[in-house]
Amino acid sequence: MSDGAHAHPESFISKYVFSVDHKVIAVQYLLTGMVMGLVGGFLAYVIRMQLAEPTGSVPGYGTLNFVEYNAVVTMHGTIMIFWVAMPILLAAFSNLLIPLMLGADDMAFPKLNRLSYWTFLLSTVVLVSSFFVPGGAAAGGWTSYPPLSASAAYSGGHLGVTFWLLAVVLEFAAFLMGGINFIVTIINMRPRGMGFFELPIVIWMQFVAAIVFMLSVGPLLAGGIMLLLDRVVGTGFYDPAAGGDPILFQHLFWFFGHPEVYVIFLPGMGIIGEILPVFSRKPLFGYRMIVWASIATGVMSFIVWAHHQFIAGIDPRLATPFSITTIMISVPVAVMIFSYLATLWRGSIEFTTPMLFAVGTLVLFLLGGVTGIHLGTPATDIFLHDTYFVVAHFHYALIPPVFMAFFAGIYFWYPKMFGRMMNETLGKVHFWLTMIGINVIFQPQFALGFMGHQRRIANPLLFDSLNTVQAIELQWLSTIGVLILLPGQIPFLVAFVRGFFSGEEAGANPWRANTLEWVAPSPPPHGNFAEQPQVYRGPYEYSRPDREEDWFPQNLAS
Ligand code: HEM
Ligand SMILES: [Cu+2]
Repeated sequence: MSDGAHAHPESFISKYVFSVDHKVIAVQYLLTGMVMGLVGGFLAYVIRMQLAEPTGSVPGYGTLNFVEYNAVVTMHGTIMIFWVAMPILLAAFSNLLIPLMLGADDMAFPKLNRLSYWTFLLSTVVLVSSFFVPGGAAAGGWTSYPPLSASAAYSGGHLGVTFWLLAVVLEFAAFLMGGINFIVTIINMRPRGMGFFELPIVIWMQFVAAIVFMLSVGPLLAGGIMLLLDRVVGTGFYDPAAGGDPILFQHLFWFFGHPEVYVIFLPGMGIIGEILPVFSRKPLFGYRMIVWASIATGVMSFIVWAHHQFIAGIDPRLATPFSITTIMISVPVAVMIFSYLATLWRGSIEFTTPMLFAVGTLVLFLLGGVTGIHLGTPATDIFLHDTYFVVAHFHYALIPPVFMAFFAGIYFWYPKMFGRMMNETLGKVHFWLTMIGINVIFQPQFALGFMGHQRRIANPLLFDSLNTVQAIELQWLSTIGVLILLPGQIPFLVAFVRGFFSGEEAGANPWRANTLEWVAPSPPPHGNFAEQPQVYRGPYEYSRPDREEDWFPQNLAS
């Protein structure tokens, strides 16, 4: 199924640039996502500096007018979700782990995989170039609601919005190609002995995430193309004057947008589900329950979308059912979290850097989950809607998978990717600066939300309730958090680059883990395994009383 080109000598270009090897494509996605993460992080810094000193100029950027500010917010959100979370969590980790954890030589369709990355890179170029077109980048929010996004008269975005739409459509095409590859590979290329219930949990979650993504993206693609037509050829799908309806876009957007939260969340949870058992030396608690919970989450994620529209003018009778489904979806999510906590219970816990980030993911997500209940309930959402309470909530929900689980995964699989270890001391400094930074940024925002701070406002001082000493102090506190968080990523970058050149040699299985990727050499050669290993058991047999060693690899006969 894969190319079978192992023996031929390959040029640098075909080996590392236009490669069909899933590991190279994983690294390509990873590096592109990380570079975009730096761009998105810089924009976050610009936003926070502007809010702390609305009449001043942002060091390293200059002064912003209101349209520019909204463009910065829009592009920050867009980049973080579509060009950081998606390429890293969905594409990079799936590409790396699916073939390796199945003991396979590559993806089912390696050439489609290559086309997926290059389409994604093209979408990245289109998006980044939108900063430089006349009128600047899109400024109608990452949700791109019409009429804001439909006409330049409202949000200022001219060509920028068209570029934004093109970029999003291209990137979705890329992930559809990736998604079909992940699904087919998982179904077709499992080794002998590996039924669905011997799959590592991260593979399960990537499987569910890929299916959810593919099922949810169609309506938004259609909605985006209709918006493009409204803008470019003057149709009126969303224009009431022409018989259209702007709320239609909101439905199409969130029919995709809410499942998207789980497309990001599930792979993140999968990553830490691999790490917690290894560093507690215990089986994953409730494996089957977690599998069913992730499937239930995937299914239910399709019936909660209108909780984003409680005050958008939808029929009020619709609010109650959507409120109920929204609160209900916290049940399977809680099942996962409690199973993870039970995995830690009485384990021989070792706080390596990946383990710290894995536990940090759980801690932070708890705050995101709990505050979601206030927003899923119309009575409180009517007050909190569109305030900084929402901003704090969704960052507490998104940062755990996108930041914390990503770092957990990198520190954990870096030795497999590059054959060397990352520095533990730098890793721990990185963890604490990140953990402190995030909380200093987002805790004050809950309070600012209660004070009435609306989202996407360039100068809060224009509002009396925000022009107080207390509000201004909270505003500064949040900005100081960014000044801790962003420099706090330097130890990571140093460890990442230094590890590559001078990290300690890792060996095949530095963490004494059970899953098949640790059977391959580090880094695995093209084709990964001499032959596909046979599997004899599930992935989490740690500390079995009948064995001397406290791990039991999936491929050992006895
Ligand atoms: C580096 C840490 C981060 C900081 C300091 C930060 C800060 C902010 C701020 C201040 C806003 C503007 C809210 C407003 O005024 O409307 C914002 C918006 C947003 N952020 Fe972040 N953010 C960070 C990371 C992330 C991450 C990791 C994600 C997602 C993966 C994310 C997703 C978003 C989204 C979707 C928006 C909404 C944009 C919009 O309103 O259109 N952010 N962020
Ligand atoms: Cu939602």
